[in-house]
Amino acid sequence: MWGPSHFFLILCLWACLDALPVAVNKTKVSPPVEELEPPKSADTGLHYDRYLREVIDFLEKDPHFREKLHNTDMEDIKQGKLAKELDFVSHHVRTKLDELKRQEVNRLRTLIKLKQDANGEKGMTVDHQALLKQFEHLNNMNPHTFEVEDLDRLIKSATNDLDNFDKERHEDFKKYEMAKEHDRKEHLKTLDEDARKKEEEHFEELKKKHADHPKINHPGSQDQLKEVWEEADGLDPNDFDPKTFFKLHDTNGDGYFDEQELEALFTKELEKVYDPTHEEDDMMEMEEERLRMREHVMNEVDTNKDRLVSLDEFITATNRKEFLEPDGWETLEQNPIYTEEELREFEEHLAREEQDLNLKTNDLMKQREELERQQEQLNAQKMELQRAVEHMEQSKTQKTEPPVQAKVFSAVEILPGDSQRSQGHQQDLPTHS
Ligand SMILES: [Ca+2]
Ligand SMILES: [Ca+2]
Repeated sequence: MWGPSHFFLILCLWACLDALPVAVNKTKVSPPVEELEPPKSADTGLHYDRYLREVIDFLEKDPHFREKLHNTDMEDIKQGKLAKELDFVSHHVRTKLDELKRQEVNRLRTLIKLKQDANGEKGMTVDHQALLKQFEHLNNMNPHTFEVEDLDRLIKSATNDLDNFDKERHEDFKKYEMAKEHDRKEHLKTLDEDARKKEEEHFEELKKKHADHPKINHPGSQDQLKEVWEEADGLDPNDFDPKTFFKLHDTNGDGYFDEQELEALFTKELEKVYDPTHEEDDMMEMEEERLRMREHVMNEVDTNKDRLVSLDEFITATNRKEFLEPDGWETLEQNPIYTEEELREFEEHLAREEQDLNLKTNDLMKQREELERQQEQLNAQKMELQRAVEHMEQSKTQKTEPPVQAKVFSAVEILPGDSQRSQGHQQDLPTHS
């Protein structure tokens, strides 16, 4: 699993690099200090992830920039104060950044082209400059050099995109559920009354089966963590110790719980509700539940809002009343995912899309008919032309080689009226002369 936390992790590691070895030191048995490198960052899931990471890697190599990072806090980094320091980094790093930006612009251009080809607009002229504007993580007005504005845009885009990451996942999930309900209703329409009744009963039965599960512990509570401690870690619940627990589950050993490490803690709880072999359990819903749990714990525990839980934040949380005596946890199926109004709007949107598609299909059919009509017309014209040519050729041969017989006949003058009679006259002629 990848997630957005790594970008913040990188920024945080920058911002508190001095403090980090001490913090990590406490969590490891006896680590030599020189081995304490910042952990390798994982994919942020952003489409410009590679560019983002390469820029960060190169900036880190500049001593001036690195020093400024130590003295700038997260809020100031997000506000763009750090970006201005770009003016003071070495020429070598700037040249490298220019190169990275040119590569990124080229990648975006290829992306635009691929998208256009996929849309069937192959070979059309493309206004790259205009299309590049949709990408906000760099300044496309000067595609050849990396400037302060480029760094500013990169930091702001990444912060903003990652902040909206969960929101988009929730929206996608809601759409998924509404599409599921819509399909179900459409399917019911195709059944006769008996079959429909049976299907409805089966649906209600599955819903009941799904809702029937053991009690879920409040995520991040002592009860929940103790269960992980006992069942996943195989330790005695009487020895439960938050600090040891933190060390055990900070799997990459960086001194923080990131989003993935937190989410991994909820697997035991989720398994109480979801079984991939059961028809009534939807694994998409399980992932949504995991996301809800992680967001809930992050909201309560991550007090400095850097999307990471430090050991200090964790220990502070374990002393709170909510940790020791938590409320129950309402699972996904206990709360409606969408309102009737939202479903209605979604279905209307689907109907509009279908209508648009039908209109487009009709247009295309009409175009095809028109083309066929034109083709028929062309064919008719061609036949006509062919006939005219044949006719012309015929009359041409008639003019150049007049048949001898015809001349004789014309000389003899076929009398108007019956040809038989005229022939008879001809035959009679010798007898008369
Ligand atoms: Ca960690
Ligand atoms: Ca934090």
